[in-house]
Amino acid sequence: MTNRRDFLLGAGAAVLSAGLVSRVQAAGIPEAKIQDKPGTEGPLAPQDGRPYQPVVTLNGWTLPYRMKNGVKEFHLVAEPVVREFAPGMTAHLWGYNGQSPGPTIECVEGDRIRIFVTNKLPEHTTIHWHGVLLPSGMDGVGGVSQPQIKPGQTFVYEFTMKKSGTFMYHPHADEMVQMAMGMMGFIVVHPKNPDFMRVDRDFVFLLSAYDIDPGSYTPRVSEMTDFNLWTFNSRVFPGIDPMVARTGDKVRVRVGNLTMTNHPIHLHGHDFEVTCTDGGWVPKSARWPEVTTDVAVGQMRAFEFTAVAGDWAIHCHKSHHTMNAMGHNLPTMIGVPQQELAKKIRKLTPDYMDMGSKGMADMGEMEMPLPDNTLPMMTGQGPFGPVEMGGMFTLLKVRDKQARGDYTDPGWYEHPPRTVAWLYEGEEPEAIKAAPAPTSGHDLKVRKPTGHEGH
Ligand SMILES: [Cu+2]
Repeated sequence: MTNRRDFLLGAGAAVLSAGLVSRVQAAGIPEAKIQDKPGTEGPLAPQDGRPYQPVVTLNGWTLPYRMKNGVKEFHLVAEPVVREFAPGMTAHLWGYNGQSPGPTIECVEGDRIRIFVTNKLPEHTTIHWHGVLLPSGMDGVGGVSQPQIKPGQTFVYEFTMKKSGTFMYHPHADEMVQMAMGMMGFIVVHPKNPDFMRVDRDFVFLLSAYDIDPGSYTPRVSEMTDFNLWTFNSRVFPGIDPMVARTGDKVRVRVGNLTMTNHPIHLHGHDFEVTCTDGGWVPKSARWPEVTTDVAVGQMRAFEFTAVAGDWAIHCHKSHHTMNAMGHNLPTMIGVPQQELAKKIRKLTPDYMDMGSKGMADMGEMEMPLPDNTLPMMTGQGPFGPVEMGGMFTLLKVRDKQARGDYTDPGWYEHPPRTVAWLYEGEEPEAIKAAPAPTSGHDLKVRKPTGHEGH
């Protein structure tokens, strides 16, 4: 009932109680688009205002806005969501507008934006606009810059986007729980001049990690370090869509890290330069070539390259981050003969499989009985066999004939003749042996320093 008194139009955060909103006030809030699919939505061309080249959110989407008296209005709804991580596994997360992560917010340098945030969570929340230069009272730190948004309330954030670049949004209220539950999203502010840093394709995704026990649906939110699902935009391979480009395209990939550890993101077949961080654009003179860029906790890295035809892996280089939920503490079984032991165990447990004696690659093909709602540790089928990957892994697919603006999966790459590694079927060459070492001391002359030889 006190909410009406707190309602301060145009003076910082305005509080509306969802239950008390009159029809007139309700019309003042733009409709919140809700997404129920985990696929990649194509680029959303600017509906109004300055032109820009829109981004493509990997397994995500861009939030539409409406223009009201020169202000771009967005509506985010914080709420429990069901997110499919890959076909065969869904998780009960918290997110925005039907999905986790939330939709990407796109606008232009100089835009005045107004973001309505409605809280449909069972507890209070806020939104912090990571990297955005704004008035202190719009910074979204619960208790410091605003009261937390209680369940059922809608707050309004309003500020001018002073600079272009790539930023993120996430709660600054019960942060450990709310981020472990998947509350996060991307903000892309396009340059006023559409030719500044122009690229042909611009992909964005967030790194997030979850601890979901095999067979369960809800992340363990008290986990601080030991997560078991490593995701690009709350998806794991083979559930992550490929990034698709045309040969010669200038491509930008923007990666934000809201997990609790760093991720060295590695792209095959190309070299690239980091051109933007969450702090802004990197001047040309300060860039250097890379094939891996480490994205630390709470950082964003945007890198750019010229697309080369092929199917190229892009993945986190921590090898346990390209695996799905697995039992930890697996013993190393390489070199351990298990056949005899396995026979004995099978008498007690008929389904028992001995594995790992020759490495763990056989797990990529193995059809192991898994608990419900659990993905295999590593999976995916390629044109040459099992891909043996999970987690933070997908493919950059570059084709000569991919039409401009076409993001549909072109299928597997057709390699030009004689450009695929082949099986050698000729004679084994004779092993080259090193020259035998001298066996007799007689041939050796011992030379002592300082002229004492001959004694
Ligand atoms: Cu990683």
